[in-house]
Amino acid sequence: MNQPICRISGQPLTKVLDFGQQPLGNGFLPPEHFISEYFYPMEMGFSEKSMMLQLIEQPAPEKMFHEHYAFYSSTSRFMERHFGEFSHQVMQSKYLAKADPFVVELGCNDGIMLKHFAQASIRHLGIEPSRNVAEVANVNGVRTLSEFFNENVAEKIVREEGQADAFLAANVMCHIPDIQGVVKGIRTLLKPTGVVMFEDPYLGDVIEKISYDQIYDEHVFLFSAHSIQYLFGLHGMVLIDVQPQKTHGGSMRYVLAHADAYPVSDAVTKLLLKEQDLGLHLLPTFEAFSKKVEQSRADLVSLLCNLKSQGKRIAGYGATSKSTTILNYCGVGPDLIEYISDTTPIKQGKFTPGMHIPVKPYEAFKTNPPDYAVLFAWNHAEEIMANEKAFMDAGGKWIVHVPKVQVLG
Ligand code: JHZ
Ligand code: SAH
Repeated sequence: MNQPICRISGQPLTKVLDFGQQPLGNGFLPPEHFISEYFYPMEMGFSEKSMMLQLIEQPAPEKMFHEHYAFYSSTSRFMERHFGEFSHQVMQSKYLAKADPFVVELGCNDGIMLKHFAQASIRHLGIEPSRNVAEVANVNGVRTLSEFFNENVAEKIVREEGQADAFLAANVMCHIPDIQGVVKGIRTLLKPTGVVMFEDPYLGDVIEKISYDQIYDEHVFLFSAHSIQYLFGLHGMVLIDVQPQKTHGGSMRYVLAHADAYPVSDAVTKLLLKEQDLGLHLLPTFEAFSKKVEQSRADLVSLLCNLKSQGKRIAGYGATSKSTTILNYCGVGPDLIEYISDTTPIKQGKFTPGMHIPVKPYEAFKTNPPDYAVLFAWNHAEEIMANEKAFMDAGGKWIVHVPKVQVLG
């Protein structure tokens, strides 16, 4: 096999994690498609030059993002609130021009964030290649362009609408293999005083919590301040602020601008030092992480098998993309987990990618609760536990694997 190459530095990548053959994280499917299901080898590599952890091979973007995309952002109240706050932070910031500001969002999905700009009559554009979710955004009053963002799309937007004051993105920058094209596009699109604000699951949290389920087809990169600074630095842009977020099990919001436009905050310096302590820039960190991932798998499989041998009923809560990695890597199928409940209509009645566990509407959980529920949507634990008091009061227990495999409740 050819030596894999870092998408950022062009240097050889060292393989640090191997999850075996994996299906698409959001590839929920009916039985008639089992036979032709797509798999790819899911391995991660690291380059000490770019300090970027990345998939060695990623399925083509069009295989993952299309008119039947299964993830709708507005399925969590907490996330609704989060993006309301994010929008208002941007609106109140010094970065938006007083007269006719223009805001662009990458991967706006169903409009969870941009609808706030639409409601405030702020000129905006969402770039969203998955047409089904973009249509929901349109219904929410959000203007969208159904394209994969790159340099050409950026040039077209500038020609037709002018440059942007703010370029926003959440949980999408880490999805795009041609990230260099995206950063070049951002440079073109952004006014000299403009800012980029984007957030993604943070590598530091993944390492600390052993949340290896953040690794799946869509997440081609796991970012740190080190790797983001290096990547944008290649294109003359500077990391001016970092703001940790609770979302998705620990995310980081990065704020970047053209060189010399704004001063760099102390938070950036502090985070870079913290990352050095954690060793996020060094290869041995990921070799050690790989051992912890293997242990986490062994612990989960042994817990589930034990409970099953005691005759307990186990279901899953939240058919997340993350669960696809856990189920396939741990080899957990319908013999151990009866069903997974999920509130997203497009997932219901289908089966989970690879392991083919039935996905049922939430009502299945409510009317026929299991003894144990694996909380695959562990990142929404606060919200879910608040809603599921009845399950716990009736003796129901949760299984989580982050930060360690354990039973709660
Ligand atoms: P959730 C997706 O990841 C994919 P996933 C993507 N790659 C990404 O980065 C993040 O989102 C942003 C359901 N649910 O948010 C709804 C309930 O059933 O953890 C969802 O299907 N009941 C773009 O899929 C799933 O769980 C509930 O009460 O890992 C949650 O998916 C709640 C709150 C959710 O993202
Ligand atoms: N921002 C939302 C949605 C995240 S899901 C949230 O945080 O909940 C990621 C979204 O990015 C998907 O809707 C997908 O269609 C979109 N996407 C993927 N690649 C993209 C690209 N190259 N340009 C723009 N959007 C993209």
